[in-house]
Amino acid sequence: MNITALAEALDAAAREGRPLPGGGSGLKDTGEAYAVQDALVALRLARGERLTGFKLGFTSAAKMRQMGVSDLIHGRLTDRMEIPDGGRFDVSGLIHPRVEPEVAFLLGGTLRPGGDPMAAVAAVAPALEVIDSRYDGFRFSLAEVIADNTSAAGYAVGAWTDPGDLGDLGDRGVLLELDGRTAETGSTAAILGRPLRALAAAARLAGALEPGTVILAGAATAAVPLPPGTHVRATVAGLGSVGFTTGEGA
Ligand code: 0L1
Ligand code: MG
Repeated sequence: MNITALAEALDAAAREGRPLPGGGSGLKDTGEAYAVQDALVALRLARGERLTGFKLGFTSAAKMRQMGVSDLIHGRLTDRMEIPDGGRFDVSGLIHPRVEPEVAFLLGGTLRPGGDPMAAVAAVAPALEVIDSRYDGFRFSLAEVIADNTSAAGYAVGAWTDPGDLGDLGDRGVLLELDGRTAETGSTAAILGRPLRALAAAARLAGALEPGTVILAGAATAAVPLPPGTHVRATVAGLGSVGFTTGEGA
């Protein structure tokens, strides 16, 4: 497997909105897949993007079922992927975007493996993640989606709340709306039983995460297609809402 060549092919697929065939990359294991992800993210950083966050994927049974996998995965977020709450997001260059409701954590201290995750958290917010697999038809192996930076394409975070009074966020209702109509409903319990577990998993997987990092804990429902000209909103009970409108050339 040529790690650089696959990273460059995935990067070109993202920039040109042209998918690669999935299933035939020849990646031998997840270790090799994360090496491709590292090379792919390095290409973004070389173009001037800045790392802003860390995301977990396949933290819910709904997502695992939807994509036919059974392992937790992780990827990286950059400033280029940020979508302002209440703003617009251009989807014209994307391949087949989908959106999913999540919970986001903002680190105020360093999050270390085995540490108390909440001690490192400064704030919590409702979030939306846009995923856009660079593989044709969202069909890929587990290693391939890891190599593709876990399909990361965009994310929006709502108003941050002090975590002090929020408890473990274990069973909060989650609503995903497209143009004011319910697209999916779920619960934060879908995220590894409670989103706090995602923090512990992130610490274990990343080694250590620095203050200022945003962590997307994973989707609370299956992802839904996100066409242009759509207003999307996610609401997490007790945390509030976050939303944006998709455009072409917005
Ligand atoms: O849950 C996630 O954010 C991971 C997404 C990767 C798989 C997909 O493209 O659905
Ligand atoms: Mg996600």
